[in-house]
Amino acid sequence: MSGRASVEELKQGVVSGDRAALSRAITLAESRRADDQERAQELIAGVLPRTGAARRVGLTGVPGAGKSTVIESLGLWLIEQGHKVAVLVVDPTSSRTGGSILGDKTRMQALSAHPDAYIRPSPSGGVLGGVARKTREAMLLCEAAGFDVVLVESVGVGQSEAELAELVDCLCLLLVPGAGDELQGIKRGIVERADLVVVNKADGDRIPLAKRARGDYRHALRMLPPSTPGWETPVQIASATEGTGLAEIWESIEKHRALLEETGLLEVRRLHQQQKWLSSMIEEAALKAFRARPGVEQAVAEAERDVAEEKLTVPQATQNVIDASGFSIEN
Ligand SMILES: Nc1nc2c(ncn2[C@@H]2O[C@H](COP(=O)(O)OP(=O)(O)OP(=O)(O)O)[C@@H](O)[C@H]2O)c(=O)[nH]1
Ligand SMILES: [Mg+2]
Repeated sequence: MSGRASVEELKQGVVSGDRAALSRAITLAESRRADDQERAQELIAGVLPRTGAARRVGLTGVPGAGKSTVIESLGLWLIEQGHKVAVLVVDPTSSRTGGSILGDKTRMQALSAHPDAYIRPSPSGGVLGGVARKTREAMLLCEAAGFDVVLVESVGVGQSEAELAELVDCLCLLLVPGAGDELQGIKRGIVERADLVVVNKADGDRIPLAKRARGDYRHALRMLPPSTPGWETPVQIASATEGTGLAEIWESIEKHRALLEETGLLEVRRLHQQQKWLSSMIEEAALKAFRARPGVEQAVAEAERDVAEEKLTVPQATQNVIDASGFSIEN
């Protein structure tokens, strides 16, 4: 495939598992050009029937907790079990060819070299919902290409963690032993959404510490509402470097999946995610259309000045912008 492949050619490439075609398809989906977007959406719509069966697992946790290393070990272990594993690394701080992505590639060396694995950094779209959207599209394309496990690593803190929860079926929170404090500064909202907690680096003389942390976290989690109705979030220990605890991690992921399927919550969860995606896209498109209206740009500049000079309150200045746009907001 050279030059501009047709959407049909790309689709054939993707569904036949051609990695070069998959990479090109994801690049197309990430493009901001309108004509690229049109082709990308046609492509994604075309492969949608082949998506949805994969295990969508997100990994989050403090920097250095071992997310990449767990993905590498778990990924290789899963491949041994006959799976095909795609890894998407979400890095909102690094939409450029970021350092941490290069670092992750080296950390996942064995996995990235494996023919049954596919690793791809997922850049930020630069807008709210951007991270999740690009990653979601990349995820769908990976599924269409035959990857039955998609592991998503979130890098950075805050917004990206919440977006990760909106993207996957199972959210795994990675912690390290002996960090002392209760839940290592992880936002309560994320802890509440974790479907699985893993205390990594349970090796060498850290094993007793890891076991103690496991007990503490189990206790702490009992105080929180469940991430999924009927699910008690397991807390496990593992060592990504030693390769211990991986089978147990996967077992929990599969149990969680079974619960989601049995109860119909998988569909509910995915539908909810899609509708949030839809509403964020509508909001974004509406904002873009609004800003493009004649007079709005100037009105915004004036509003900023009026607010800075304390001539108007922020609501008054906002109203001026709305008036200038020609839209009216009833109520
Ligand atoms: N002893 C030990 N070290 C580990 C383990 N897992 C990861 N490490 C080490 O911890 C460091 C950080 O690991 P990463 O996998 O890069 O952690 P990360 O969470 O992906 O880090 P960021 O992506 O930078 O947030 C590396 O030096 C790893 O070798 C483990 O199970 N045991
Ligand atoms: Mg990492």
